[in-house]
Amino acid sequence: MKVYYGPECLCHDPPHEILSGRLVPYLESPRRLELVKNTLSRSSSFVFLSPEQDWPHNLLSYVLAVHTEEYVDHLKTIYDDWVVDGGDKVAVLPETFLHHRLRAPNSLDLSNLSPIARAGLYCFDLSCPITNDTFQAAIAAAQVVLTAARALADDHLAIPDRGTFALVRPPGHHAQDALCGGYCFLNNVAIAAKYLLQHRGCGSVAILDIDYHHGNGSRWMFRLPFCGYEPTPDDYPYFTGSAGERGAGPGFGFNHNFPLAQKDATDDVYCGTLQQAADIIRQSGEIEYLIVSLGVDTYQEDPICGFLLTQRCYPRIGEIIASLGKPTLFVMEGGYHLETLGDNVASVLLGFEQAVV
Ligand code: SP5
Ligand code: ZN
Repeated sequence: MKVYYGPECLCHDPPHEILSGRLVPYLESPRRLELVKNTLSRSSSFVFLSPEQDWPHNLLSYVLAVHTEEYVDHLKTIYDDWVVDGGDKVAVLPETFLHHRLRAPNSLDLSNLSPIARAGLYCFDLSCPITNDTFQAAIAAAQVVLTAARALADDHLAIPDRGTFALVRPPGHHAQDALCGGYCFLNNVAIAAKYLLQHRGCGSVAILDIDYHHGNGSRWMFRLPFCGYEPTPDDYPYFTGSAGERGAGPGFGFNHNFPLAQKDATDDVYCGTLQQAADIIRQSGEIEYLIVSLGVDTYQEDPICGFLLTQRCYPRIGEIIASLGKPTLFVMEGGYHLETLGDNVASVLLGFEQAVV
């Protein structure tokens, strides 16, 4: 399997985040990526490739298919503006968020906010510190994912039903059109989906999100099947991901969530639920590509999550995904138990490969 990787994804390295009110070391650390890279490197099944320096020329235009121009400008400029304004040099971490009950509609000029207010306008939680290097890392991740999507689309003409892996961070599935949160700044799977739909003549893509957390960012962006897990309402992001959420506007009916109670989420229950999601994708007609938000924070010892999955579950997950028979782009999302992170990611990908051969 081709693995796309770029070392610039490592440069986003905030020292801390706030978790349950405590200042703790940042869990979504560059170490995660290095561990997965090292594990995959030891197997002859994976071939590492780097994005080309000059492709795509207009990288930002692909990002702007998903995110607003104001938001992308914000990510680019907020660190410097925040520091000039007297903010901590370590990272931007907002203190006041635009709660939907806080502001009367249209009573505030949002175009001219102070850096600290702007930070809270474009962010929804305290797990998203922005450093001097965050924008560079997020853009590098987008480039790696786009390169992997291009390779998958090119290869598929020659070798059908294969998988490609974009080994990236920061992750993306919590990022919305103009909102960062949950360690996510740019929505990598959404950027890949838009690329396939708008630039590769692809008619339909499905996004399957197997991360522990609900992919609130990916859910309503398209008129395409989106299937995600969410231990709602027991855990982050708390306010999204219920089974009743079915998408909005032209996307209505295309969104499917599968909430699982933490204490119930064993290997068998998880795989049974994944089969249901796979059946929905199977019945969706002409899906040309599958994009998988690959999080392994479902593992039983993950430090911030509550599911009960054992290491034996991950090859099974790969097999179920392979049973869909689609060219599949895997994109790295969450997973914070460092001792097993590399093995669990490798297991999903190898389970997939062995099932398609
Ligand atoms: C990409 C990804 O996996 N992002 C997750 C970000 C989660 N950040 C907040 C975590 C809050 C955890 N609360 C634990 C409550 C005890 N179950
Ligand atoms: Zn997660």
